Amino acid sequence: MTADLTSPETPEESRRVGRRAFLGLVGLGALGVVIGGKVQSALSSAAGSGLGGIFPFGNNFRIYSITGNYPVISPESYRLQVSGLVDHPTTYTLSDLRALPPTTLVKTFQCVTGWQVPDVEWKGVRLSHLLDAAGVQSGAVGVTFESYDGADTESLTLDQAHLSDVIVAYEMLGKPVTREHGGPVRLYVAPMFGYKSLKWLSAIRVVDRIEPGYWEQNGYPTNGWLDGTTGNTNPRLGLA
Ligand SMILES: Nc1nc2c(c(=O)[nH]1)N[C@H]1C(S)=C(S)[C@@H](COP(=O)(O)O)O[C@H]1N2
Ligand SMILES: [Mo]
Repeated sequence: MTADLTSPETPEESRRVGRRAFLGLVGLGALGVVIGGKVQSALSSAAGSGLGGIFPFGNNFRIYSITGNYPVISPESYRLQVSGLVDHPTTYTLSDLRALPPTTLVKTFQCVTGWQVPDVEWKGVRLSHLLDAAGVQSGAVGVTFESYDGADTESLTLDQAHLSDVIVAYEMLGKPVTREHGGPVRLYVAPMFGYKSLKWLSAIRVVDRIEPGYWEQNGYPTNGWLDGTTGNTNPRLGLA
């Protein structure tokens, strides 16, 4: 089986270049995913993961970036801001996050376009922990997320944000989240499709109305619940 690079998430130009580049890479045994004309080998993230999947090349994540490149953020310079309708606006460093009670999850990751990766291990801190520490004020209804890429945004209702398998993740596939996967820190919303798991997380804002994010403005549902075939079993809070 070959990778399908014709997902609607891949711009037309990249798709064309991508298929050519991909076919070239198959000979090398690597799965190439093209973003903005650049070929990215998934070999680094596949190495040692021990994961199987629907493609024969390793962990089978496709690397997505709206902007066509990946922000460079050193572990030392990383900052996460929690602000908005909270009593205690807070800025976390990566060490701050690592010092908080960790949560580990092993789940199937599923993109709305059809590809999935089983048994992915994630580690991070529950979003609910950060929200409780910040002290959500009355009148708040949701959370907006921002990315270091300056392009992606996401949102959750407060109920969704408090689910126990919604985490601010600093490990993925058993090691620190790599740059292409959204490191040092990304969101992982286990009960929803992959587009909710915003990469290069920079800010969490508590807000008084749901602000549809990038993918929602491009037609995906704000409540991006998985279709139930992945073994993720959260109550479907907030279904419209
Ligand atoms: N900042 C940012 N986050 C993002 C995206 C993106 O393009 N930019 N793509 C989303 C989509 S559609 C999916 S399926 C997953 C893919 O995660 P991966 O790139 O680590 O495979 O990231 C999500 N988070
Ligand atoms: Mo996706």
